[in-house]
Amino acid sequence: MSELAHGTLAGLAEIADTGRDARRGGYSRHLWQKADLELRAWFAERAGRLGLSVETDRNGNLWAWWGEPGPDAVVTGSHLDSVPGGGAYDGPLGVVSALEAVARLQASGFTPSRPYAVLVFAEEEGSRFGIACLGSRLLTGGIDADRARALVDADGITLADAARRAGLDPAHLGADPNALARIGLFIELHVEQGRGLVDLGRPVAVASSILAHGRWRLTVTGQGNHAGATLMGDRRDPLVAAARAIVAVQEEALKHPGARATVGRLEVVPGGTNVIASSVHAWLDARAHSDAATRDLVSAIEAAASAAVAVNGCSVAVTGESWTGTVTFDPDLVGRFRAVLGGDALIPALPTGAGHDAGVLAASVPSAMLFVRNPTGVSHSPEEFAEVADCVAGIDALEILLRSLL
Ligand code: HGY
Ligand code: MN
Ligand code: MN
Repeated sequence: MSELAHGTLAGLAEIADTGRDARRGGYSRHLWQKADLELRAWFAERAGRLGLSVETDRNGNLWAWWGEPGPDAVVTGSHLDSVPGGGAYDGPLGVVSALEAVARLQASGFTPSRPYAVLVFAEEEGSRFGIACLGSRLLTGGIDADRARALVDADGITLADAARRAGLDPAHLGADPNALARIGLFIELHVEQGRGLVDLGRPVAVASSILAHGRWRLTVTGQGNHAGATLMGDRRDPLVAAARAIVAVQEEALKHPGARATVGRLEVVPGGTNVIASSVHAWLDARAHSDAATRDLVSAIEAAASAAVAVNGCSVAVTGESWTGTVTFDPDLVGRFRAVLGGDALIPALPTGAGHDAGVLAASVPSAMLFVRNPTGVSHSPEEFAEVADCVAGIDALEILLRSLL
């Protein structure tokens, strides 16, 4: 990332060593843990240098206001947290670009005629507490506050306790209509997480839609026992059963055109080399082109997984953990943004299979997204990438939009 150090993306270079994960590779930046706290301090300092006033809302989202906070504000931003072992661009690119757009506007002597803020959402990836877009769901009332307070991380710490340690009052977590009412329009710039722009040979797109998606926990139960004393024919091993269930997940997804289903996280209980497990938790991420198609896929997976684990004398229970219906970004807004940015031939409108805070906000306030080309097409991995020239094209686009809106 050294070529970023002195350019418009200096912000990315400044945080390039924060939250590096030597074991997994890439970055692990999780809500209110060391790296996330450092990134929050970095954001406050960076925004302060631009004369923005930074506030933390009741749910841990950071707002940096240019001028007085107010209604009908144009708000742009993204998130600073990451998946475990994630890339450098997913989230931070949108935050850095928003700050850079402000710096450019200020340098040109521009004075906004509407309130403006840069917004950093908390726990977008759900890597610590399991629910993606937690900060935007809390802000908009998209998750029940009591349920949210009771969420636990891998160490058994509740969101309520973690919030308290971070200086928030957990009683105030939840829907924040006053904060939300200030947003007149939200724009999230984001690295593309697929190959759409690569295939089209363009650097920047406007988002058209987001696949329906959700997370489910599959708990496979068998019988814990001794690895040496238990004959192979006498076992009810839930880890072998979970392996069959995971193959069933893949097979069912392949039967549903365009659908995606992933098990990327397992917890083996109790988890000893010489112990046949007693249960296994497997987290399913499932996505498809419509809400109904996603529900159908998960029903088919549930049936196939039940049959698969029965082969090993085990059972499986499926629990829904989060859900986001299909998001269609306002076609009028998409059309207007494409026109302002040079027309449909230059600025494609692209769907995505990745979830975003802009998708959560879209149910409450006008929202839009810009995508920046990712030449690897890879994301949620250290291979995620964006060329400096494309990032600059993204900031150019954001600046043009802001000038037209402010
Ligand atoms: O999981 C998602 O789609 C997003 O990147 N949080
Ligand atoms: Mn992500
Ligand atoms: Mn993201």
